[in-house]
Amino acid sequence: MAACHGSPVTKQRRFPTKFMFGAATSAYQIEGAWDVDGKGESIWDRMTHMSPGFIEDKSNGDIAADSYHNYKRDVQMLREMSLDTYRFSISWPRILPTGMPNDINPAGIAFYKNFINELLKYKITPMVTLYHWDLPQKLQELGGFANPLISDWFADYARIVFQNFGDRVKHFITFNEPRETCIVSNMFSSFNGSAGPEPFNKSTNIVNYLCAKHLAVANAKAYHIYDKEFRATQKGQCGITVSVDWYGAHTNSPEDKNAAELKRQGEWGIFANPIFSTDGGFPKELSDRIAKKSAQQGYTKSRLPEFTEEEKALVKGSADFLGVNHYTGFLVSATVNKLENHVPSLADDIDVGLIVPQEWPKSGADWLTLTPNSLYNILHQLKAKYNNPVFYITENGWPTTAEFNLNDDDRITYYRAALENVLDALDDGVNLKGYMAWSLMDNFEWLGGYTQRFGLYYIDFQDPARTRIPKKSAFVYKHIVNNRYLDHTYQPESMTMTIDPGH
Ligand code: PNW
Repeated sequence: MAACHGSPVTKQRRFPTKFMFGAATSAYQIEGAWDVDGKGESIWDRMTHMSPGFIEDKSNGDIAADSYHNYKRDVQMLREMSLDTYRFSISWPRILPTGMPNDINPAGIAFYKNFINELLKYKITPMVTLYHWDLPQKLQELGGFANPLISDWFADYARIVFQNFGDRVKHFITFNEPRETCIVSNMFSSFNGSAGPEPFNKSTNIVNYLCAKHLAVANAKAYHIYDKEFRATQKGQCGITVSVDWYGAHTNSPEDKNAAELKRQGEWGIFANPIFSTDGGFPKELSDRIAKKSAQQGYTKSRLPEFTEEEKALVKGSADFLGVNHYTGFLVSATVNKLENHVPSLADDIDVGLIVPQEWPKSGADWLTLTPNSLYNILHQLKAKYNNPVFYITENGWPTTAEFNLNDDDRITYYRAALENVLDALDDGVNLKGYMAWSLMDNFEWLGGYTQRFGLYYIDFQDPARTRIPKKSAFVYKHIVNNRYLDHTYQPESMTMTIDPGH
């Protein structure tokens, strides 16, 4: 499919009154206080301390934005921008230092309660992610996501989260981005614990597909706990967030179209299909392809594990909504960039080439360009594939480099284009309920350290106070949220933030 959709920008369309506008962050990227008040060690604490060389600037999240101590200021920033929703994550080892439910850290529970209360005081809806990559190190030592028991460990943790916070939180997200947890971890050789160097598992790419299955079952167990034990009294929703880049065919040839479809199945269908498709299970073409490759490679069965019928039924339908993290897109070709060394991996299994046209504007991160209409295109594809479930955009944003620059016009261009796509999708009947910008503030960008900045607010990470300063994009976002339409020409009169009445 080619990126062809677009609307005249002069047409003044409005975002529905109830459409949720917010910003997103995650615990490890902002909280700091890595060993404070009884918090346990996470795989990111271990990895950044043991192998700082994996991080571009050899930094870590020990202090990060110090939101553990600055959370009231964070809430104030949301109010300054008139946002009604905040998506953040709970650090599993902060409330369960060993990962297990026998040892609950009361200071961790208290921190999140105070913070959630602060949000509710100003009528900001908390949207809480349970797992945003900071696995308790103790669980990694038991195999992490390669161990099928991860689904029980996660279910126990989820029950504790629902018990403690479900009276005030009505939007839960089990996992952030299974692809990054299971697959990207290996592509970049060190990431989220399913594979990669010490202290991660040193196993082959086989672990990636095991992780995909175990994570799907873990999500399902947590979802059914919410459904059976908490929904009646708490009356909330429990969903999952998948990262969905746009993959379009490079040409109209059947080969390129097939290649693009296989790429979509490998990058997000493998995680969304078992939950959101009517048949359940992994996507068909992808499963066939991996089975074929595995046979060629001399394995006795496919490296992609099967779901039992019982697991398939448990996983199917195990989400109230589909959270979508979207950043960028690629053109896919069946013919170029074929892999030469056939090491088992998703990339080798799919065996397609990616093309990024020169004219797509580049960002401060090598994987991210402004891809025309990519957000509209993916929502359109997901709606068709999964029968239009409830959607939230749970992340979308633009990175700049580390230089101090509050005039982030490129970020503004990106957000305006994305929100124009949101309006197009709403016009098309996509069941989209809200949009969260990534990110509320500059933070620890994983392997990029502090060299890539996604924030609406700037932070100087040398400044002990971690003072937050609004960028121009914060003013532009606020103007859109307050007025419920996209004014492509708006420029803030000053760079001084105030809180509007009612916030
Ligand atoms: C997401 N990719 O990660 C995460 O959910 C955030 O924690 C992160 O800060 C944000 O996006 C920006 O990177 C991704 O390579 C990391 O395609 C990498 C990719 C996509 C998403």
